[in-house]
Amino acid sequence: MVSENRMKAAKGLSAFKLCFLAACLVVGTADVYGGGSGRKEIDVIPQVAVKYDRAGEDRIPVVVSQQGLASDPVNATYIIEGSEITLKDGYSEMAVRPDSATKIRTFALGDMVEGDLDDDGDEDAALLLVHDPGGSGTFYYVAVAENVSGRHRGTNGVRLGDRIAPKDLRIRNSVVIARYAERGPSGPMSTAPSVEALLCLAFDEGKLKALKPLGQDEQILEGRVTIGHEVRSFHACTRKTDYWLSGDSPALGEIMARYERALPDARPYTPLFMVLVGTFLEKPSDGLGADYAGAFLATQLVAVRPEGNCVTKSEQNR
Ligand SMILES: [Ca+2]
Repeated sequence: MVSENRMKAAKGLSAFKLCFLAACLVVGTADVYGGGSGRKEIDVIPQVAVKYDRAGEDRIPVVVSQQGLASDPVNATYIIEGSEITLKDGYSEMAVRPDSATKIRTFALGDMVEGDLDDDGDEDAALLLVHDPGGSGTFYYVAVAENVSGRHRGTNGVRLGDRIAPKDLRIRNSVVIARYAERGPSGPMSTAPSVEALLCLAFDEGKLKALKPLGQDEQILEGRVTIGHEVRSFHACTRKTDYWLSGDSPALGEIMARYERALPDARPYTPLFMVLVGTFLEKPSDGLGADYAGAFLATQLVAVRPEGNCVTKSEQNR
């Protein structure tokens, strides 16, 4: 059965490798970096996993539980529709019920892609999972394996759809981009999926989440957010100066709450690295924002990256 499914995976992969049109990330070309592909060989498995939290200027080592960590992404445990699925060499099969012959099958499709999804300096992985719960549907998911000192922790899977046709999986700007074809709203399952679709996903606070589709002028941007008395700014890595964080920003409440949570005891005006979706605007004609070069309307908070910084990004771009 494993070999049969491997063949299915290989067949899917040939189509999967076909193309990628750099669509999702309107992230202007200057904003694109990172990504990679291929499977990473793990030679050394440390006994204790350590990650770092940043509090202002300080990096605080945090010992992470080894529980739930796997040697590599194709042997990690993922959450599919609320259930834990542990892959063994990229494949899982279990009975629907102990007395049932019907099987739930899940397998990793195609090559995983690697990239630093949480800005902690190591390569995480994103992969496609195909999940057949034993009925008529075959569901496709995107999941992430977080790198924890060379070991891997699987995330929740985010569903792309039923019997879709995956085309490409990439990582750009710490965002996972899945391109696939699906059926139109009225297309029966008997027809081949032919409608181009794209989903951007972010790994934030240990979970994988789907982003809302980007508007025409929106970009995904990384940069430093600073909030303090009479200060509320966003300095995108691709810009040379601070921009006023517009009070009309739909994501402003979430940005301020996450800033406060991440830096509860930091000195005033400590910048915090974030990934935001939004658009640049003219600066306001009066008020505190009038002193800035322009304004930024933040529509989505993609992720908070206490360990992120623009210097690392520019080095990666060389
Ligand atoms: Ca990482």
